[in-house]
Amino acid sequence: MTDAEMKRLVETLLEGDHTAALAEARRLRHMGMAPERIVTEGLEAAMQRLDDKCTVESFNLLEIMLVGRAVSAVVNELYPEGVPPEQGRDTFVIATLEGDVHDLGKNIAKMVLIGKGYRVVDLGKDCPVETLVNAAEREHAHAVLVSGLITPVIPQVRKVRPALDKRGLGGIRVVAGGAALKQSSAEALNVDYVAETAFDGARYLDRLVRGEI
Ligand code: B12
Repeated sequence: MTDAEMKRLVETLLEGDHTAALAEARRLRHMGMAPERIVTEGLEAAMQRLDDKCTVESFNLLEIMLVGRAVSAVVNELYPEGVPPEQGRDTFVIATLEGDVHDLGKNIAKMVLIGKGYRVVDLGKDCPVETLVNAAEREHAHAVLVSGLITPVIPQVRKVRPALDKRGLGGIRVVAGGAALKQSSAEALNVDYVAETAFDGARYLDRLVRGEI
């Protein structure tokens, strides 16, 4: 009964039409559909289709940002600010580290994870390593995610692992992403994984929380 409505939600998301996407999401909620199902079958399906497009040469930043805005609008509707997506759902802490002010990619990575129902604590850009480690401890983070677009931020990225270890948080995985970091290896950056895209990072984190890695 709701397949057609769900398809309409996915299409409006992919068109980047946030007003229409919000209307479709509200319609599904009024029909009694649980937020989790809207996330899984609506937002995730839309992000998967965007992921497929991003692997071909027609990668379009404006399109990504518009889809991102529409997905964020629906996420904010389903999970109002300050309310964790789901009790017990895994938490990640994300930041662009000190010295780097690029945050578009970080915001996309965050949005993809929120769309999948994870709880993401966003420390913004130009974030000191110590602030990141404090938040990882406070929020009981499952993983720490760092985004880096400029080469000079690499020394900061390399400091995250030892800073976590020093605080007794050696079990927390570190995932790096962003144009400057994905040109390096995990070993060179002193992290557990370097994501090629936000979706690649999300797939790694899915496997991590399922205990497969
Ligand atoms: C937009 C932009 C800016 C904007 C940033 C706006 C913002 N709010 O982010 C502004 C104008 C502020 C800016 C400033 C500067 N910029 Co600039 N900027 C860019 C530009 C054009 C696009 C970057 C971008 O947003 N890409 C799109 C996003 C979506 O891609 P992405 O971040 O890689 O994210 C994807 C994945 O990597 C992944 N991802 C990203 N992070 C993470 C994290 C995790 C955990 C995961 C899983 C995934 C993930 O998710 C995304 C989707 O898959 C690039 C050029 C380029 N072609 O990249 C230069 C570029 C990054 N900038 C550059 C430079 C040099 C600067 C400046 C130093 C310029 C200057 N002289 O002042 C300053 C930086 C100041 C500072 N201290 O940071 C250089 C960096 C060179 C280098 N290797 O060091 C670049 C490459 C341009 C160039 N060719 O010289 N910049």
